[in-house]
Amino acid sequence: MKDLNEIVSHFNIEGTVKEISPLGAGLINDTYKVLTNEKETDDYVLQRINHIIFQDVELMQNNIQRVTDQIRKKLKERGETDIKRKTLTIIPAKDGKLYYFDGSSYWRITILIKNSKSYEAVTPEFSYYTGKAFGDFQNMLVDIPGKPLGATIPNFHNMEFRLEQFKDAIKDNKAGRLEKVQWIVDELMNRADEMCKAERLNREGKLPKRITHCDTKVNNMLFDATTDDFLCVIDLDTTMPGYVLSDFGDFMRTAGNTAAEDETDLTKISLNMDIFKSFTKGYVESAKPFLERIEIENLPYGAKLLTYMQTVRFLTDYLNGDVYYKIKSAEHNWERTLAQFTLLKSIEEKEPQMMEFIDQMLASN
Ligand code: GN1
Ligand code: MG
Repeated sequence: MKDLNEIVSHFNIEGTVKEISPLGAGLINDTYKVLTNEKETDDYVLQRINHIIFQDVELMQNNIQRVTDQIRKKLKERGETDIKRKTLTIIPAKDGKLYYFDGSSYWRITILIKNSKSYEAVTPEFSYYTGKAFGDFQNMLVDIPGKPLGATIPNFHNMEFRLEQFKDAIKDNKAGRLEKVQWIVDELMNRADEMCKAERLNREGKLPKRITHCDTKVNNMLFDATTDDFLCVIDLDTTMPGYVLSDFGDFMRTAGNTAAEDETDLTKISLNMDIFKSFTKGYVESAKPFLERIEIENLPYGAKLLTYMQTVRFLTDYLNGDVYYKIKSAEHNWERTLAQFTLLKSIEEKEPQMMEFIDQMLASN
C-alpha cells in the first residue's frame, strides 16, 4: 500500500491531514476521503487514476478543468451562490500540474463537497430533478469555448467499436468461457445491426455530437445531505464529445432499473416506467434549448443502446478473463451480463410505451 500521506504532500491543499479512508464504489479508479484537522479548511478527495484505462491523464485533467471552469462561469452568470458545492474544484499539485505522478501511478485531488450525499436509487419525483440536472449539465457545456474536448477513452461509447472488441473476445476465448455463454452471444449478435444506428445516423450527418458525461449513473450525482437539493454532477473522467443518447440511456440503465446493476434474482429486474417518464420530462425541459428533434425521438433507443452496450462490455470482460472491471466474485461479470440482458429485454418490451410518451410530449410542445 502506498503512503497516501506522502502522496497528498505533493498537492497544494490547505491545512494538515487528519485521516485518509476509502470512499465510494467506483469500478475503475481508487478513491479516498482526506479529512483535515482544521475546522475552517476544506476536506478533499484523493484518487489514484487507472491509467491503463485513462491513458492520457494530462488530456483528461485538462478536460475536467475546462468543463468545471465553464460550469463555474455559467453558474456565476446566473447569480448562483455556493458555487464551490455546485461543481468540482481541482487542487493542482505543487509543480502546477493538475495531477501528480509518483513514478508508477497518477494521482489527483479535488475538494470534497461538504454536507453532500449520493444515492444508488431514485424515486420518480427525484428522477425529475436528476433529469433536469443532466439536461442542464449538457446545456451548460454546449458552447464551451476553444477546441473540441479530447476523447479520454477513444471510441468509448462507439457501439461499432465495442462490437469489434466483443468479436475479438469471442474469437480469442481467453478464459475458455465461450461455450457456456454462447446462447447470449447469439442473442447479442442478432441485435448488433440495430444497435449501430447511432453511428450510422452520425455518419449521415443527422445525429450530432455534444459534450456528454458518458457515465450518468445515479451515484455520480451529489445532493445536499440536509435538503436533498441537487448539487452537482461528479466523476467527469469521461466527459467528452458524444451523443445525448449516451447520458440519457445510461441513466435509464442504472436509475430506471428496479434492481441493482448486478442483481442475481433476475425476476426483480425491469425498467421502471414512472422513472422513465419523470426523468425524460426533466431532461427535455432543461436540454430543450439545444436538443434537435432527432435526439428527442431517439431517447428510448438510447436507453436500449446503453443497456445493450453495457451487456456487451460486461460479457467481453468475462470472456477476456475479467481484466477491466473490478469484480467481487469469480462470476461477477457473468452475473452483471445476465442482469443487464434481462433489463435490455424489459426495455425492448416497453419501447412502444416509451415512444408513445415521447410522441405525446413532442405533440404538446
Ligand atoms: C464504470 O467507474 P464507474 O463505476 O463510474 C465504467 C462505465 C460503466 C460502469 C458500469 C471508464 O464506471 O463506463 O458504465 O463502470 N467506466 C469506464 O457500472 O469504463
Ligand atoms: Mg463513478
